[in-house]
Amino acid sequence: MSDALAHCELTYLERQPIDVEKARVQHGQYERLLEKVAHCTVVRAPAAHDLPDAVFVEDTAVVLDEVAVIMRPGAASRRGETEAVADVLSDFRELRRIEAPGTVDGGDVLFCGRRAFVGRTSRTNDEGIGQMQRILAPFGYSVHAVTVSGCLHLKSAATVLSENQLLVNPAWISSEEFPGVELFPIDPSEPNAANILKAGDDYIYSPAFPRTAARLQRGLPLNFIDMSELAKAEGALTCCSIVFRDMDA
Ligand code: CIR
Repeated sequence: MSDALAHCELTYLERQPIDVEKARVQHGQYERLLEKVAHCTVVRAPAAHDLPDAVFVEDTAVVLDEVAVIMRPGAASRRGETEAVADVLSDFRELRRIEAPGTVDGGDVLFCGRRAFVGRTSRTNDEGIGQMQRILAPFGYSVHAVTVSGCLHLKSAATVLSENQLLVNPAWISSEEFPGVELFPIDPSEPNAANILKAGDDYIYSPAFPRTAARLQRGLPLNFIDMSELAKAEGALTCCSIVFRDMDA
């Protein structure tokens, strides 16, 4: 994690002091939860101290069973983050890349089976979405651009619960753009509650959204992690990892 985290990009939040040491402790707990509860092997990219937002690796790449797509982040300050992640991923997948003038942030991409939904946001443009389509079509994925309003990324508004079900904030996306997908709404008093991290069969969630958690816990066992310090940098739970299958395991 960068010592300069407090100088991160901010779009919707007011800047407030960030305790980087506290953020590191929370991030360490997140890694341990991924290892111990979700049985993931954590592979770290080297810390990049000159890149404040580098901890939010989700935005740098999208990894499928067949291929990894290296993003071109919409914020110019974040473009230097991708190479270290590409280096790590090249041990696991063939790489493809989003090229200029396209921009896509990984936080704008989610998959329901072989359908990719890509948010059109301040970070992801139509050229980038077109490139995603051309890269993913040969692997049998369709790409659907969706409108996102009121939040930073598509994954602030919708994340995967299962292949056919998303946890959503209906105020920030339009249900018509997700035909055939079951949408599980957050509690309206918790607008940022639509970000849940699924790792295999395990779910990691924030204790900051107790009402939505209570709704989810009627059917899903949740593991909780407090990432409040990273949330001040507009990072949600999914942002700090890229979860994928090791095809050689
Ligand atoms: C940014 O604005 O780019 C960072 N401060 C936060 C990125 C959060 N990433 C994500 O939601 N996927």
